[in-house]
Amino acid sequence: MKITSQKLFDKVVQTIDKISSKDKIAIFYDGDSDGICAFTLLRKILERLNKSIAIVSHEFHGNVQFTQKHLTVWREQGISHIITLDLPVDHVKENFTFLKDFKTIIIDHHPSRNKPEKKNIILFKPEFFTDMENPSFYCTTKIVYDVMSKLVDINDLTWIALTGLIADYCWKDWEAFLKEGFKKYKIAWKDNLWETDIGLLTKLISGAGAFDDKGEALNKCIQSMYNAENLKDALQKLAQFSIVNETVQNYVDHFEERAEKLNDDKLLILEVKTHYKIVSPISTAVHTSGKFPKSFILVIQTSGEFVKLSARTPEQWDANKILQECVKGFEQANGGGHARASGGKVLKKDYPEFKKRLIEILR
Ligand SMILES: [Mn+2]
Repeated sequence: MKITSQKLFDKVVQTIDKISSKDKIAIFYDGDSDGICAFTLLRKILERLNKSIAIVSHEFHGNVQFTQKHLTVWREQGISHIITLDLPVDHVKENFTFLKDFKTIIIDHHPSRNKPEKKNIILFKPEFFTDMENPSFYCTTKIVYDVMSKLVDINDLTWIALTGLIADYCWKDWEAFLKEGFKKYKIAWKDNLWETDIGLLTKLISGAGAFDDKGEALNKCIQSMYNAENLKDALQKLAQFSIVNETVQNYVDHFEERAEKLNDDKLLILEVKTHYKIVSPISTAVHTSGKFPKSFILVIQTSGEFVKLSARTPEQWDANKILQECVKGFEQANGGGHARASGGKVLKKDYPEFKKRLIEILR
């Protein structure tokens, strides 16, 4: 990977460097493994640099919609800087209007849709500063790690960068970095990185997010990640969430017999019935198992009025585009993410039509 815009990279480093002790930062981050690792890193490092964080929030996932309410709170609290992590803030153009009076850095690796016009908003995505063929594989955690390592020694935090990379399946593009990191922590290398200690940590983080308890477990997990002094400590602190992994593993082990097979096995759909929110960990695990290299994998779960969707695809399809296409025109629906891994939701009543469209596209 080559940096193609050192100027943009340096601008982000300088903007963070220039935050004074009087400034106040608001951080919004995705509550998935990459987002949480990115946030943990950023929080720890900003504190090392004596910069003050006034607001943190993981209220958004998948799509971001700032409102007048946010603006009011930012003004009341005297926020000067807003940093967003792993969130496609640019997908909703109106967000730029709410951010226009704040120094903003959008650190994200989802394909861009809109560009900010104002100079105080920096849209920092690998598609704008690297030559990567698939910029999605430069995960948010690694971007934060690379930027912040220019400002202070963060050698003791490499394990968090490794965790973010494995969580978002960015294995191929960062093999040298991963191998060096594994050596440093004396962790045995495996071709399936999910089966390593760091793989386990990513599963425990997504496990915490799977509890249907209004985010209580997830918040506990986020605090534990922050308090953890090293990888071993993090694994111990998060072990309490391993129950979810057993449920995930059960679905993965029985995927073949339980999945609905369509279009000559080009499309495999598994419906999950549990109170854990686990469509994404299951689809990831099935995809990375390598057992279905030619299938579009869709895992669905009914939750309230919605059907939640998680898709994983081999090279020949772009799940981001396909899901966007399949949810077009549906109320309260969304779909998209990355080419290999995407998610979304549709109202229950729209699911049959969604499925019909998907079958049609994958013919
Ligand atoms: Mn991510």
